[in-house]
Amino acid sequence: MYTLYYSPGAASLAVHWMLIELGVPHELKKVNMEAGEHRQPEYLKLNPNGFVPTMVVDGTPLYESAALLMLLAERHPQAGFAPPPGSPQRGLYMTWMFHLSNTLQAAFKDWFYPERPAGADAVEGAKASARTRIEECWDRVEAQIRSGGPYLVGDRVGAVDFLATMLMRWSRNMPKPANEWPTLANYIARMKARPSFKTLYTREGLTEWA
Ligand SMILES: N[C@@H](CCC(=O)N[C@@H](CS)C(=O)NCC(=O)O)C(=O)O
Repeated sequence: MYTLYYSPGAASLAVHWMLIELGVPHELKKVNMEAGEHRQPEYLKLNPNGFVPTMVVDGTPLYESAALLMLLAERHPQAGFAPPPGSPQRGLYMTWMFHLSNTLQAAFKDWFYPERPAGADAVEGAKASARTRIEECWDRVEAQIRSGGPYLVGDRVGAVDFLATMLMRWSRNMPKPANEWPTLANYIARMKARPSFKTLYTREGLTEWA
């Protein structure tokens, strides 16, 4: 049994999306981040970082969205959401999971919380740096899908695509959102056309970037 602590549109979105895609039993617990519930002692017992998501798997609280996606892919191999160990695309899959998580998602953290890297006086510089790093990453994702697509790693949708699409969504209000890259625009349209995306939006009460 899975219990996902989520907040609409947050880093929990990709995990929620994959749970819907897998069709496995799960329970959702909404964390009101505006009210600071992610910093309350009850939540910190599950996730001492105070970040969303947390997913309780058979009684054990786990976190890090990319790790949760990889775990779900591993626990439900019949869905084919990760190239199996030893398969030719395994390395590329792991490379992109970690690159998106370590590099792109980290840059988004600086974009959304620009006062954190160097204080309130350095917000403009932090945002400019984050924007550059995010756009450079879209260049790389664009090139990868163009040469190795139509999905991020080959011809099957998988965990890495739910993560990538969530991050593309986060760019929607940036000066140059991901859908300004032509191959990414096509990819986003295909990912958004999945019936599970509509279910996800309804459940999370999302409307932007529908
Ligand atoms: N690396 C973590 C990051 C999670 C994360 O930063 N989530 C955001 C919401 S999208 C959050 O909890 N922010 C609260 C904060 O940084 O104080 C993951 O992917 O799960």
